[in-house]
Amino acid sequence: MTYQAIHQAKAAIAGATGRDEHRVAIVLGSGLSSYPGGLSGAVEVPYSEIPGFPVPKVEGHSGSLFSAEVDGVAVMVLAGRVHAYEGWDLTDVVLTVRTAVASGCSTIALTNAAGGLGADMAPGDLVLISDHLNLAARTPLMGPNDDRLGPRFPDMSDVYSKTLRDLARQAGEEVGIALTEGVYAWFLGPSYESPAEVRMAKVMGADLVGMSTVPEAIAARHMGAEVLGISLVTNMAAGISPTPLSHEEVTTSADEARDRFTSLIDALLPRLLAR
Ligand code: 8IG
Repeated sequence: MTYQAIHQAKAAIAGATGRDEHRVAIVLGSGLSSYPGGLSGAVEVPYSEIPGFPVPKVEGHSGSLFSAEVDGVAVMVLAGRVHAYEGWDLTDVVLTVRTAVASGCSTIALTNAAGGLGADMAPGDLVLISDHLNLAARTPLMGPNDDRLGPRFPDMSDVYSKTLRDLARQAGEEVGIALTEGVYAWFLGPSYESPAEVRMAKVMGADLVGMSTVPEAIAARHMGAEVLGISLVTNMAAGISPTPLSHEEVTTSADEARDRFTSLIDALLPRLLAR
């Protein structure tokens, strides 16, 4: 049962980190998981040592929780996530984020690598998610609702907090990174979209396409946390650029963006923790 699983995982994290509470959680997307290397004094807890946590199998997702203190406030970094396309139930996909919220994280920053289709987007861009389209025809809230976690019909009118987006933009300005905004469309994957699907997403108002983040954002909002979403555009969506998509293009773009991503998060964290 989810509620019990969340609280067992929470207890294991408190035991392993020596911290009963964390205030902010950051989920790292593919290619971005080197971030905790620069967090001083971080305690690493492999997901395999946290009961119920799903252990990622995809390359570039290491599967560890890092706990650190920044300005005297505890932050949890979730390096590695699992995806529905791997065959995981959405209950498992969102257990990490639900546990973070139950552990005191009232702010959840979700990061990902994504395909871009906005008119002025280019690989390497960091984009704030302003809203989403759930095109996967499923949600982590399917099934009976546990009222201890949140309401049956949670509001989704401000999933990606305007306040947090403003803070992120300020952090970006401080370190010279311009952040645009865009709507993220969740496709199930693991195949990339066909060009017709990308045209469809564009007509529907999408600027980004990806295979993660949306279920986590829904679960975090269900539990009342505030959500920030940041996409790294690693490739243009299918049919927009003349070259076929490859996982290699994705990892190369992520490598090139690593330093910018790190400096953005470093500038952002104190702002998130000060709230
Ligand atoms: I990285 O072009 C990355 N993830 N659905 N489409 C989808 N997911 C992605 C893409 C993409 N690039």
